[in-house]
Amino acid sequence: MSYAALDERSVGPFLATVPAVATRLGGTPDGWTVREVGDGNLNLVFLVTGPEGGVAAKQALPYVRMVGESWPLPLSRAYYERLALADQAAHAPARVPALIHHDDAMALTVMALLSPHRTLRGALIEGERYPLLAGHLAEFLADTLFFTSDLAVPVADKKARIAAYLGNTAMCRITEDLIFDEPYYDAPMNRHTPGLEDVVDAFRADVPLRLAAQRMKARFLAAPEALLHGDLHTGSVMVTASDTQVIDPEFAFYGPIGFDVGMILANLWMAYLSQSGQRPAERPDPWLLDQAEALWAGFASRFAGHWHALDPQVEHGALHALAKADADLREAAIRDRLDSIWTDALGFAGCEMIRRILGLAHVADFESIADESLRAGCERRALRIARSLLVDRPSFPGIAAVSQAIGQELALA
Ligand code: SR1
Ligand code: MG
Repeated sequence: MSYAALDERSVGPFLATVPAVATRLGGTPDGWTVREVGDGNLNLVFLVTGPEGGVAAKQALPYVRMVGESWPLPLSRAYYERLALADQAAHAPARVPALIHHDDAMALTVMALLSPHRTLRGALIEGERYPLLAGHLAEFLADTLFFTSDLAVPVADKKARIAAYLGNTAMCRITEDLIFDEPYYDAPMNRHTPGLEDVVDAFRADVPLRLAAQRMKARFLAAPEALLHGDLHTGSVMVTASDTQVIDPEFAFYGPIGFDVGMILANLWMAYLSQSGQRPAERPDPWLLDQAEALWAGFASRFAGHWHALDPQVEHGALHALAKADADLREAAIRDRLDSIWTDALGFAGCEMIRRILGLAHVADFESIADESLRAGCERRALRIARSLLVDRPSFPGIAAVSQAIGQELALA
């Protein structure tokens, strides 16, 4: 079968031809309810429910949905998403949706319906709290990143896995352009809230900042440390009070571990920094900063735990010598690796915050603040923090220093 974009009328009859999906839904397509709910930037997402159960069917479009057909994008991203879902499920099965069916020609991936989950970004904007969130995200990050890295995977296998994702170049190119380059010049699709013109001009003339962003781009391009989700913002996380699921790994590739860590931290920090615009009469909820701290602490301790648990008698990854090493060297190596992930994460977080305010793809945390001057105030504070994260990384030896800097920034407001 060749590719055809589905719609709310055609998706039911199409899915009825797939036994695994039809069985899960039960009944016949005329008894199914279908809703297209894609609110991301790229794809169609259909939620389909029948008498027996439900599925989410995600279909790639041959172009960038938020821009239109003038920006073509390969359908192969659906193939890489399926590959990543399977790889992530091997290491963090409780944190990713179950894969039910994939159709390469249709660029269609059918997954278990996540219900009653909602996107983390929307929930945080409304001030919801999720006690298990930081632990679950730490688990996803530590398990997928450690167990696809040189610490756990033999050399030849790791190189084969890097090669398996090498073709996802169009998605990496989006990140390379939108996150590291475009916010720093007058790119045609950039936009910003009125009132931020002085910061836009200052950033474009800021050599240390632009250099720091390019250094992060160089890391992104040339550090295939582990299988990254590649787009781990709060819109890629679905939550309930007791569960957290990470979705949408279509940007997956082998890259620097700090990229995934920095992106999710940046999105939690932006959620916090947007609160004074969302609810100006209230004090921002420190729970979000606590979550960011707990996420980093949980990630670091679980990552170190996986390292400690390697059996020195068994050859694991290329860095086997560091599993066998005497305790002093091993502990120093763990600290060294976590320091370097942290340093990367700071830089990537700074880039993510800047591009979400000055680039093409903004976030609802700020965008939904109707009052432009309130929004600009929140974004200006976020930009100041982001610049520091990128340019003054040594000033943030740990995550508490970031929370403190954010607190000071808000106190000055
Ligand atoms: C053109 S795609 C814009 C953004 O949406 C995706 O979710 C990624 O974050 C990408 O950078
Ligand atoms: Mg996405």
